[in-house]
Amino acid sequence: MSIQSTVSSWEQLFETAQKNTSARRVRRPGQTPSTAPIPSSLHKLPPDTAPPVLLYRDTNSWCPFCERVWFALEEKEIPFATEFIDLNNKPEWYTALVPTTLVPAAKIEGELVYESKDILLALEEKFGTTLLPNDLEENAVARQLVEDAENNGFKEASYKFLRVTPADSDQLALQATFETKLDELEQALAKYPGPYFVSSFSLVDIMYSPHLDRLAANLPVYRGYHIKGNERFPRINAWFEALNQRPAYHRVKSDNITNNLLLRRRWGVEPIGNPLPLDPVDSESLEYRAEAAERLSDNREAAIGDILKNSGVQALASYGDISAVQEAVELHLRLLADYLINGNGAPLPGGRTGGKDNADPIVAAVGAITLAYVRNRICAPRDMSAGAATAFRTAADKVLASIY
Ligand SMILES: N[C@@H](CCC(=O)N[C@@H](CS)C(=O)NCC(=O)O)C(=O)O
Repeated sequence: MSIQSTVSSWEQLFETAQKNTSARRVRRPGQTPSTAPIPSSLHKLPPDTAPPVLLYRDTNSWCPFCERVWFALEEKEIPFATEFIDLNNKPEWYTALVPTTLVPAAKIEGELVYESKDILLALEEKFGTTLLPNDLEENAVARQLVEDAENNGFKEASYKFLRVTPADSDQLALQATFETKLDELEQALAKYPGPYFVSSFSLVDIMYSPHLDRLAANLPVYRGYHIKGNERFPRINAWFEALNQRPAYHRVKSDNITNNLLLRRRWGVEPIGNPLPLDPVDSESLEYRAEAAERLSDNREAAIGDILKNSGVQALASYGDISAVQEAVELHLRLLADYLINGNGAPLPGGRTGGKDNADPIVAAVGAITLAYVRNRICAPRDMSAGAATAFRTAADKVLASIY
C-alpha cells in the first residue's frame, strides 16, 4: 500500500485539528506574516465596530517592546487591531507618523502613543487601572518600578553579558555586573507577598517579562549561564512559575528555539556549543498538537511555496521538473500534520517514507530537507503559539528520525 493512501487528507486533518483546538488565526494571503492571531477579546465587539486600539508592531513578532503592549492588551481583554511594520523596510507613512520611527506605537481611540512604557500607562488611563494596584502607596511604588525597569541599567547589563565573546577578558566582570542586577530584582520581588513585584500581577511584571524570557532562553545556549533553576534567584524562578499560569502570557510569548535562532540570525551571536533545548512545556498536549496541525493544514500553500523557494530542495528536481519534489514536500507536511494529531507522541516506525520499504531516496531526501527546514522556520508567536511551536518541532524531529 502506498504511503500516500495511508495518510489522512488535508481536509480530514484540518477538520480534526480544528475540533481539538480553540486557537484561531486569520490568513493574510501574499502578506508578511502570512497569518495573524485573533485577539482573544475581539468577539466582545459588536459586528462592524472598529476596535478601540490599533497596535503597530513588527512583522516577525520578535520585538520585546511590542510584546509588552500585546501582553497588556490581552490581560486587560481590550479588543485591538494590528498593523504589521516591516522593520527592514519601514513604510514612509510610518516614519512620518511616529517621531522615533520605532515599534511599538498605538492609536488609542484615535490618539497616537509611542514608547512601550507610555503605551502601557495610556492603556491604564483609558481602560481602567487593572494592572496597577488600587492602594495609593503601592500604586506609587509600582509606577516607580515601571520607571526603574527602563532606567536601572538591567537591560544594558544583560545584553553586554549576553553578547560578550568567550575570548573577551571582560566576561567575568560582565557576568558579575549582570548578577548584581538580578540580585536587585530578587530584592524587589521580596517586598510584597506573592510571586509578583507588587501584591498582584502588574505593569511591572509586563515590563520585565519579554527581556527575562529571552535571557532565560539564550544565556544557557550562548553563555552556559542559567537563570532558571539557579539557587541564587529563587524569587525570579517563582515569578517565572507564576507567569506560566497566565493564559495571556502563553498567547504572547516566544518559545526557546525562536529566541535562540533569532539571536544568532539577527544579531550574529554564536552559541558556545550547547544544544538548543526545546521548552519544557507540555508538547504532548493535544490542544497544542492540534493547534500546530491546524496552522500547518490551513497555511499549507504558503508553507509549500516557502519550502520550494528557500530550503534548497529545488536542487533535487530532475531536469527542472519540480512537480515530483513538490509532491514529496506536500506528503511530508501531511505526514507531520497527521503525526501531530494522531501520533500521540509515539515513536514512528522507521522507513515510512524513504528507507527500505519505500526505496525512493529522492523522496526521503526531500522529506528530510522539508522537515529540517520547517522545524527551524516556525517562529512563535508569529506563526503559532509557543506551546504549539514546541509541539511542532518535537513532532518534526520524530518524523525526521523515522525517514532513514
Ligand atoms: N524604547 C522603545 C524601544 C523600541 C525599540 O527599540 N523597537 C525596535 C524593535 S525591538 C525597533 O523599532 N527597531 C527598528 C529600528 O531601530 O529602526 C520602546 O520601549 O518602545
